[in-house]
Order: sequence, then C-alpha cells, then structure tokens
Amino acid sequence: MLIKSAEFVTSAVLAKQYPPGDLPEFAFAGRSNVGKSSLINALVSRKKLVLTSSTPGRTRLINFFRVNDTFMFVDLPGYGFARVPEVERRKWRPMIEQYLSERKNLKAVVVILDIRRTPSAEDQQLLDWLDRHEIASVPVVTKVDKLSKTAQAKQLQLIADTLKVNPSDWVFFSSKSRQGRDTLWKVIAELATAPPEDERA
Ligand SMILES: Nc1nc2c(ncn2[C@@H]2O[C@H](COP(=O)(O)OP(=O)(O)OP(=O)(O)O)[C@@H](O)[C@H]2O)c(=O)[nH]1
Ligand SMILES: [Mg+2]
Repeated sequence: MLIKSAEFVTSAVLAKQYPPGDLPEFAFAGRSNVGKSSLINALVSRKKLVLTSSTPGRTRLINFFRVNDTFMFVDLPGYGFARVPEVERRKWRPMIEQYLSERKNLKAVVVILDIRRTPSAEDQQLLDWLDRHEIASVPVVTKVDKLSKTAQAKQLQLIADTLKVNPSDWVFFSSKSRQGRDTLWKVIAELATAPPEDERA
C-alpha cells in the first residue's frame, strides 16, 4: 500500500468524543507492550505517527488516525500491564467494550500477540468477546524478528493450541523488518471493501 497521508485525528475515552465514523475502521488490540503502536507505524510507513515507548502501559486513550483519507486506524490501550494502577485497569474494559460494541464503521480488530509469549487469559477473553459479538478479528503475531524460523513455527503452534485456533490464519509480522506488512495490508484492504455481513448473498 502506497501511503499518501497518515494523520492523528483525536484521542477519546467516551463515545461522544469519537470522531465521525464515515471511513472503514480497523482497531489494533493486544496486551501492553506487544508492539501495537509500532505495528501501526510500520503499516503507514511513518516512524513516529503513533507514539511508542519502552514504558509499557502508557497509552490509556483510544487514539484515532486517518490513513490516505480512506481508512481509520485505532490504537487501543494495551491490557494486562501489572504496573498500571488498579483504578486505571478497571476503566479499561468498559472503555474498550463500549468502543467495540458501538462503533458502526468498525470492520475488524487486528489482535496482536508477541510470538515469544504464551497467550494470556486476557488474550483469550478478547478473542472470545469478538467472536460472541460477531466482530471480525485479524490475528497477528509480531516481533517475529526476535526468533529463528524454527522457533517461530514452534511458538505459533503453542499459541494456536493454547487459544484453540487455526495456526494458518495468523499473519507473521515484524515492525523492525517490515515482514508481513504487505500481507496485513491486503487483508485490511479486502475487509474495508467487503459488504456488511447482512448484505451478503
Ligand atoms: N524487535 C522488535 N521490537 C519491536 C517490534 N514491535 C515493537 N517492538 C518494541 O517493543 C516495544 C513496545 O512497542 P510499542 O509499539 O510501544 O508497544 P505497544 O503495544 O503500543 O505498547 P503500549 O502502548 O504501552 O501498550 C518498543 O520498545 C518497540 O521498539 C518488532 O516487531 N520487533
Ligand atoms: Mg502503544
């Protein structure tokens, strides 16, 4: 995908703060520090559109970005970071669930896992929640540059077994090498133009 423009639109907590929902939208979710913001930057070929940090759990707002005036990308706050105060953590679920359930132009959620880690209960809950609400998910394992090919295959099998999902559905991604960028863009572009579920023949 050739990127002509990519810009920050706004940050939101409450639904009334969301920008107009007139573009096909893709949200990026996963545990804290998994590499969500880096993945968005890699997709839009910008080093610093989305702030990344070595301090996990810094993104506590829903951040909206407009890409090529064609797509909206949404960086969701990461879950599961122990050092985030309990009060903050308790705000996470309703904030995300409201966004996911109310956003009419949401096409899919890119669910991001670290290839090196065993999925957590929260990863499982997110996938189950999306399934129950019939929201499409695009499963991605990132930071694949950190493992050899053999180790990647082994880890993916472990992840698939833990989550009881099909390993062949997963996109291998690296924000560092940009592996998987074209594949992920293809999936996003296809979902963006797919007719809504209820209009399909
Ligand atoms: N080697 C490598 N490092 C990565 C990759 N993706 C992210 N990182 C590093 O992982 C750290 C966290 O990346 P972020 O993109 O900030 O992660 P995040 O999921 O947005 O984190 P929070 O917003 O805090 O939840 C940073 O130090 C990144 O440089 C990758 O594909 N390969
Ligand atoms: Mg982030």
